[in-house]
Amino acid sequence: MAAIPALPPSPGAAKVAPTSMGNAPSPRETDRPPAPASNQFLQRDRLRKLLQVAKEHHRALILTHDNPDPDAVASACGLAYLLGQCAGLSTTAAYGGIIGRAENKAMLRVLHLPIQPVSRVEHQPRDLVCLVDTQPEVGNYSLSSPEVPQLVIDHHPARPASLLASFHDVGGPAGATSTMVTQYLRAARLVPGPHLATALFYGIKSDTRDLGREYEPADIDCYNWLFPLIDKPALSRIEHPSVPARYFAAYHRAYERARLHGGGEAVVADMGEVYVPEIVPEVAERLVSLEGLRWSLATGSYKGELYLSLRLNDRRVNAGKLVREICAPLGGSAGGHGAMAGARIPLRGRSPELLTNDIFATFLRAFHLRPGPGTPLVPLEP
Ligand SMILES: [Mn+2]
Repeated sequence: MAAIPALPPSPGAAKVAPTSMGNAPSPRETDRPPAPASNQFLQRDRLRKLLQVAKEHHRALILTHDNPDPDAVASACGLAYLLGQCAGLSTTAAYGGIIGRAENKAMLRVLHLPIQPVSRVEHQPRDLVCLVDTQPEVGNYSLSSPEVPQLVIDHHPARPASLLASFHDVGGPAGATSTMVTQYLRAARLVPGPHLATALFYGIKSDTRDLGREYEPADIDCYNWLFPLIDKPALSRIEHPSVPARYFAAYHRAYERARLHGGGEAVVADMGEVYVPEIVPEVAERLVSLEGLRWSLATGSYKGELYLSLRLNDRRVNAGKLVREICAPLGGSAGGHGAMAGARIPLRGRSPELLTNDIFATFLRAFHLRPGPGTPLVPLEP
């Protein structure tokens, strides 16, 4: 893949750096004067609006989506820092579900990030609920009270309901919410300490798969800005964590059960019951690197819910849209974008095996493949 020129462009260079993703640049990038100046102006303007809303409040709860990934965790901590420093708010960052993936657990432990399970802080007084890396309509966050989040920052495609929030910055262009939060810190002339910088850096790095997927010039720009600020040995400890034996067992089972369809253009894996939900997207991610593959789909059940992850190598299909269309009628909440998407479907007494078989058949048909048993990815030894 061709490298994206880093911003800012040299004097006299094209106004808009073309992206190798083929994405149409947003109108604000094509506005004159050239990108850096107008971006800075727009960013400061957005920061002013954000702080205007924030300053009408005193205590903020900043919530991520359930089972948060590094991007969600870093964004929540970054926004907490911004609101505390620039708007004088007392802040609590929290998540629903669990943080189960070894890298993500290491991230919290190594960086001592100020984020906790929402069940522990839900009853604390607050007058502002913020949402990062997800949006109210998606429904994949845990809040038992009926409050509507009034401050929403998310790089996923904008949902109509988000526009009702007092402050919303949704849809990017950014490959990670951490990029958007970093832009706010920069606009506020705040320099994050090494731990927060490392978290934001890892958020961008992991959501864009090392700046190799669904990234934007803004991601590269913030990645480069953060790099001198990060704690490198800490990052290494996060990216190379030790894992429990169950991890290998889950992978073994996934590989053993994975079935190829359409002459190797698709692979589906029913992982059965999983010990952490995050292993489902991890396996889908691993499987999509199979040579010649168009898409991978993995499912696993955890505590009465079926988790599903789709990964695509095919840019003509929108993973987020497809997963929503298939999983919403099954009662699931779904999220995602171009090449990656996931859903969580309450089993409500349904058998995970049967539901998974139905889902596999539906996806195969959606990709114009014939449902059926397929062939094993790993041929059984004689
Ligand atoms: Mn994200």
